[in-house]
Amino acid sequence: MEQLSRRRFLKISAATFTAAAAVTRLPDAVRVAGAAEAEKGVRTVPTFCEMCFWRCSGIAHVRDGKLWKFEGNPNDPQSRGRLCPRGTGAVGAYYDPDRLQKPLIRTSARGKDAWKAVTWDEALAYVAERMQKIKAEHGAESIAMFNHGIGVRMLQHVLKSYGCTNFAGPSFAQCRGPRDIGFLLTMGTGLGSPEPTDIANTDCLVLIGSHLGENMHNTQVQEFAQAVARRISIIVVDPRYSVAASKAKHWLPIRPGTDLALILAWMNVIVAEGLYDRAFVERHGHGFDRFAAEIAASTPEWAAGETGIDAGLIRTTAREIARHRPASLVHPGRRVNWNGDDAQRSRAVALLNALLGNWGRKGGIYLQAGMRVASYPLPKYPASTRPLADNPNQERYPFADEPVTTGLRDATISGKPYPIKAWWVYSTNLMQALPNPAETLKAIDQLDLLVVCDTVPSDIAGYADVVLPEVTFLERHDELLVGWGRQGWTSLRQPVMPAPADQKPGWWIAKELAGKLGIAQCMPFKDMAEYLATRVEKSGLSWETLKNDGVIMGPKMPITVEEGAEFAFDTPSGKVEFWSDQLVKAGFDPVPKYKAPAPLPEGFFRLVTGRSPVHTFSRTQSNPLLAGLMSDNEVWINAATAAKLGIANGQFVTLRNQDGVASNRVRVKATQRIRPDTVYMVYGFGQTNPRNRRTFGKGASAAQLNTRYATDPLMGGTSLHGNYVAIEQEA
Ligand SMILES: Nc1nc2c(c(=O)[nH]1)N[C@H]1C(S)=C(S)[C@@H](COP(=O)(O)OP(=O)(O)OC[C@H]3O[C@@H](n4cnc5c(=O)[nH]c(N)nc54)[C@H](O)[C@@H]3O)O[C@H]1N2
Ligand SMILES: Nc1nc2c(c(=O)[nH]1)N[C@H]1C(S)=C(S)[C@@H](COP(=O)(O)OP(=O)(O)OC[C@H]3O[C@@H](n4cnc5c(=O)[nH]c(N)nc54)[C@H](O)[C@@H]3O)O[C@H]1N2
Ligand code: SF4
Ligand SMILES: [Mo]
Repeated sequence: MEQLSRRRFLKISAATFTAAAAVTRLPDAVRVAGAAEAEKGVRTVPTFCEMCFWRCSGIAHVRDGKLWKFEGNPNDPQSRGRLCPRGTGAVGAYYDPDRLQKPLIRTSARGKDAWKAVTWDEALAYVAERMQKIKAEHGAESIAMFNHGIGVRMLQHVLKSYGCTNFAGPSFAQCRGPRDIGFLLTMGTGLGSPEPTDIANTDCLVLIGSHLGENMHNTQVQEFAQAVARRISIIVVDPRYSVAASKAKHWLPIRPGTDLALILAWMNVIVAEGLYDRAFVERHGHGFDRFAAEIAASTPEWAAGETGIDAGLIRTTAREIARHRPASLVHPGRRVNWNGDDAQRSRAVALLNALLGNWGRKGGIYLQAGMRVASYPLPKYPASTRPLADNPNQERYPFADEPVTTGLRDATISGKPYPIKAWWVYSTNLMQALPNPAETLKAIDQLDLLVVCDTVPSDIAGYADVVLPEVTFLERHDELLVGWGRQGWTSLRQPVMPAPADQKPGWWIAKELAGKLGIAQCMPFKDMAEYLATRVEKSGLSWETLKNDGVIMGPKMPITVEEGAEFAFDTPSGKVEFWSDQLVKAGFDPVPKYKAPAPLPEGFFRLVTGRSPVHTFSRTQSNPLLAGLMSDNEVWINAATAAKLGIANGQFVTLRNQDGVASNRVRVKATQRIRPDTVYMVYGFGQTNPRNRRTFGKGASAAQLNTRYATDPLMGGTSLHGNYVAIEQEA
C-alpha cells in the first residue's frame, strides 16, 4: 500500500478505502512546450513559481527574447491554469533594475554601505577560507544557516556534507509551526502545505484569522471563491473586516488574543447540546469525558466577556457549524503565531474539527496523497556528537519537531551550548521575518562571517560580509517539487531566461563552494539538469515529459475513509487526544486553557499584521510591477478612533510602541472595518537597504515594532501580535 502522508495518521487497511475518492479531475496533460509552434516567435517554458511558497506551476512566454508573461499551467493541481497577482508579476522580478548583479565583499564596518564587487572565485574563496578557520577553531556546527524555500537544497547539502547541523527557517516558529504541533499532539499528524482542507466540498467554512483573498494561496482562494458562489455558510473571526469577512454570513470581530475563549465556548455548546459526532468520538476519542468536564464552565456567556462577541451569536454560530457536519470545516490557519501560546489554540481547533467528525470526510480534512520519486544517491553526512544549538536535546521546546529560528539566534548571542560563528542566510530576510530586529543585530555582532544569498539588496544583505547574487527562479533549475494533495504530483523548475548579469543559481554556488572546501565529491553530477533527470528517470517517469508539461501527476488514491472503516490515529493512544497524557507528563495543560491577554495600556492600540494580495512578505516590494500596484503600506485605524484623535484618512503618522521604538511615517487608512482597540498593517514594508530604491523607507515595518514577544513553551513559536502602539501625528 502506498504511504498516505509523511506524518501518516491513519492506519487503514487497503480494503476499507472508498473507491470513488474525491480527487479533483485535471484535464489530460497539455503539451506546454509544444504550444510554441502555434504562436510564431514565442517560446513557452513551464516552471514552478517562487513568488511565494504555494508553488504553483506556470508557463513562461518569451517573445523575441523578452520575457513577456507568466501564466498558470493547466496541468498543475496548485494553479489549475491560473496564477495569483504575485505570480503573474514574476516578470517584474526578472526585470527589476535593483537586482543584485555581482558578488560583493564588505569594505567597512557591518551595516555601512561600502562594498567592493568581486568575481565569484574571489567571493567563494573568501567564504571558504573563513569557513575552514571557523571549523578548525570551533567545529563545523558553529556554522549555521537560515533559509526559506526549495532553492536552498544544494547549498544545504554542501553545508551538511561539511559537518554543519544547525539550519532553521521562519516557516516554522514564525509561521505554521504552532498549528502543525497542535495538530500533531491531537491527531498525530501535522498538516504541512498545501493544507488538506476540502473547501471545494464543504458546506460550512470557519476562518479564524485566515484571511483568504488577502492571503492569496492560490488553490484555496479559488476554492473559497467557488464556496462563496455556492452560497455555503461562511463564518469569519477577525478583529478586522477582511476580504473574507465581507463574503461571510457571520463576521465575529473578536478582541485580539481571545480566540481560544471563543473556540472553547463553541465546543461547550456543541458538547452540551449533544451536537457532535458521537459515533466518531466514541470510537476515536481519547479522554473525552475529562475534556468535557474541563470545558463545562466555558459557556458563551463567559466567552462573551473575553471576546467582545455576543453570547447569542456564539451559540448560533456553534449550532450552525455543527449542523453541517461532517461537511463542516474549521480552517486550521497558516500563520498562527499571534500570542505565543498558539500551539494550544491550534490544538483546540483540531479538537473542534474532531467533534465535527470531519477527518477523511468529504468537505472536511482529506487524507493527503503523494507520489514516490527516487532520490539521487549522495554520500552520507558526517556524524556530529553535539546537540542542535537552538533546542539542545529538545530541552527548551519539548515538542518542537523543526529547528527554531529565534532559538538559534539566542544561541548565537549567548554562545551556548557552543559558539555560533557564521551564518549563511539564504532567501530569508531576517530583519523583517523575526521579531525584535535589535536581537538579530546583537547576534550578528558575535559572528566572524555573515553570508547572504539573495536576489535583491534586502535588509539583511545590508549587514552581510559577503553578498551572493542569486538568479531569480526564472533563470535556474532547483530541486524537484514532490507535492502532496488530493493527488500527488511532481513539478519542475527550469530556466526560462539567461541571467542578465553575473548572478548564479544556488546549485552552481553550492558546487563551486564544495570544490573550494575540498568536498567536491558530495555533488557527483555535472549540473542540476543531470541530477534531476537521474531522479526522474530512476522513478520510471519521463524527463522529456516533465520538461514539456511541467507537471507529472501521481497515482490516484483514496483521500476519504469509508463509513465504519477501521483506522487508528498516530498518537500515543491511537486516538484523537481530547485529553493529552503527553502534555501532562511534560507539565502542560492536557486540555487547552484560556489565559486572558494583558489589558491595553491607556492610549495604546494592539498592533496586528497580515498580507496584501499583491505582495509576499518582504520579498516583492522591489518588483516594479507589484510596487506599481502597492508601493507602501497603510495603518488601519478605526474611523471613530481616528476622528477622536483628530487624524484624517490619508494623513501620515508615526507609530511608537510601548518600549519607545518608533516606525517610519506611515499613511492612515481610517475605516470602520477594524475594531477601535486594534490597528493593522501589512507586513514586509519599511525596508532599510538604501541600495533598493523602490523599498527604502517606504511604509512602516511591523517587525521593527515587535520588540516584545512571547515564546510558545511547547514548540518555540514567537508571538507577532504582542505589541502596543501609540499614534503620533506629525508636527
Ligand atoms: N511582523 C511579522 N513578521 C512575520 C510575519 C508577519 O505576518 N508579521 N509573517 C511570518 C511568516 S508567515 C513567514 S512565512 C516569514 C517569511 O519570512 P521570510 O522567509 O524571511 O520571507 P521574506 O521576508 O520575504 O524574505 C525573503 C527574502 O528572500 C529573497 N528572495 C526572494 N526570491 C529569492 C530567490 O529566488 N533566491 C534567493 N536567494 N533569495 C530570494 C527576498 O529578496 C527576501 O529578501 O515571516 C514571518 N514574520
Ligand atoms: N498575498 C499574499 N498571500 C500570502 C502570503 C503573502 O505574503 N502574500 N503569505 C503566505 C503565508 S507564508 C502565510 S503563513 C499566510 C498567512 O495568512 P493567514 O494564515 O491567512 O493569516 P494570518 O497572517 O495568521 O492572520 C492575518 C489575519 O488575522 C487577523 N487577526 C489579527 N489578530 C487576530 C486575532 O487575535 N484573532 C483573529 N481571529 N484574527 C486576527 C488579521 O486582521 C488578518 O486578517 O499567507 C500566505 N499567503
Ligand atoms: S500563490 Fe501566487 S505567488 Fe504563490 S506560487 Fe502560486 S502564483 Fe506564485
Ligand atoms: Mo508563512
